[in-house]
Amino acid sequence: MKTALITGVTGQDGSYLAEFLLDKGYDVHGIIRRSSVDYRERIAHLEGTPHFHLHYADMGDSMSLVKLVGKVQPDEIYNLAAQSHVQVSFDAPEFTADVDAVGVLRVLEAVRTNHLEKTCRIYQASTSELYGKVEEVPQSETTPFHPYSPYAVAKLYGYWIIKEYREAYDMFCCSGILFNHESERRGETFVTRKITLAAARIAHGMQKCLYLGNLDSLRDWGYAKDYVECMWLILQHETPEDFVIATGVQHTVREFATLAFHHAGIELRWEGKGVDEKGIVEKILSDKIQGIKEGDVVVQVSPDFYRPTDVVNLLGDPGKAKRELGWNPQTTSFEQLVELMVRHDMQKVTREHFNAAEYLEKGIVK
Ligand code: NAP
Ligand code: G4F
Repeated sequence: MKTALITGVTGQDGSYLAEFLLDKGYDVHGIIRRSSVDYRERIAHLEGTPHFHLHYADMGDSMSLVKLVGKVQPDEIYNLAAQSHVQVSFDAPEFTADVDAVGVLRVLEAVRTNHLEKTCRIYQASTSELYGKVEEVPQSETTPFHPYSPYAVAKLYGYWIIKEYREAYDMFCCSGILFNHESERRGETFVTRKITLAAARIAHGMQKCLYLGNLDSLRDWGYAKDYVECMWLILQHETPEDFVIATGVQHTVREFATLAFHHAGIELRWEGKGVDEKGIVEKILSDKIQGIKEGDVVVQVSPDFYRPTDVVNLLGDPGKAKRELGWNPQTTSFEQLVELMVRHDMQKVTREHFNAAEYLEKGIVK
């Protein structure tokens, strides 16, 4: 039985990867941080499962990482922990650098300190944000980097320190340069999930309007569940190499919103430009839609969500992963991804709606 250690196990990717590795028969160890609320939503269903173990540690605390790697003696480490929100990295750049840049170094040194550098393989969660102010489209493993946020600059250090330790100490450590991947477990402040939740709430009459930033931004969006398989494939490859993981298909934020509202039963039309652009209800597709009517403005632009520098043209070339890892980048299409996220959030909002109504009825909430 192989042993894997996942940093960031409570996150979107960490939770899917833990399920994937448990299915493959691994003994899975995950790092958690102490928090004042102890409920870990994405992995709650795994807690208590044989071969699934959680340990307290922190990417900012070398000692905790050294002790844990020594205790677990992993065959594989998946370093997914990060302050992963680009916009937040402008507000907390030093914390982002500590966790996303120096944190990677701490993991590498924890492996060396425990003399595991010849046996332990390491996957680093790298990112398409490295391409930033892009120098070519599509982006591949050979495209020059031009990071365009404190997050991307920190992740660039992670990318290079992985490469350095591979060459200096002959370690099996690799970066997966992953393009955006989403799911029903995506954090609620990333644009896709913000849209699918808002579309569901607006359709249920629980929200009036969704405020977004740059609607023209282009992303290559894949499904997180498909992408964790690739992380594993990268570590099973004969040689340690870096891979771009993407679908090779690109859409704007506006297109994502149009399709998400469609699946929520609302056909949108767009009017205006820049900060004055609005998403307006063109047609209501279901008699279950409550609280809105044709002509209502349900999407507006707010400059609060503009970034000091924004990455606006990401499109990945997954050719190398297809050829060398046998990975299929089109397992879940963009259309299927949007539909599954909206379906999930419609059910979630229905449950919330029902619970709120029940509480009101019983006089619990006034
Ligand atoms: P996520 O949902 O934000 O999860 C981040 C994880 O990191 C959480 O488990 C979080 O723990 C943990 N973490 C943050 N700071 C930590 C610290 N100081 N010590 C220990 N753990 C810490 O991110 P994700 O979408 O799953 O992404 C996983 C990784 O892939 C990240 O490194 C991200 O930068 C990278 N990436 C993501 C994408 C994407 O589109 N999703 C694309 C490219 C690269 P808490 O739950 O306690 O906060
Ligand atoms: O959903 P986002 O916040 O994701 P972003 O910035 O692309 O970062 C994600 O993907 C990266 C891979 O490329 C990861 F490395 C990173 O960890 C994270 O998972 O924003 C996507 C785009 C941006 O151009 C943003 O300006 O959507 C635009 N956007 C427009 N309105 C918005 C909004 N983004 C957010 N979060 N919120 C908005 O209201």
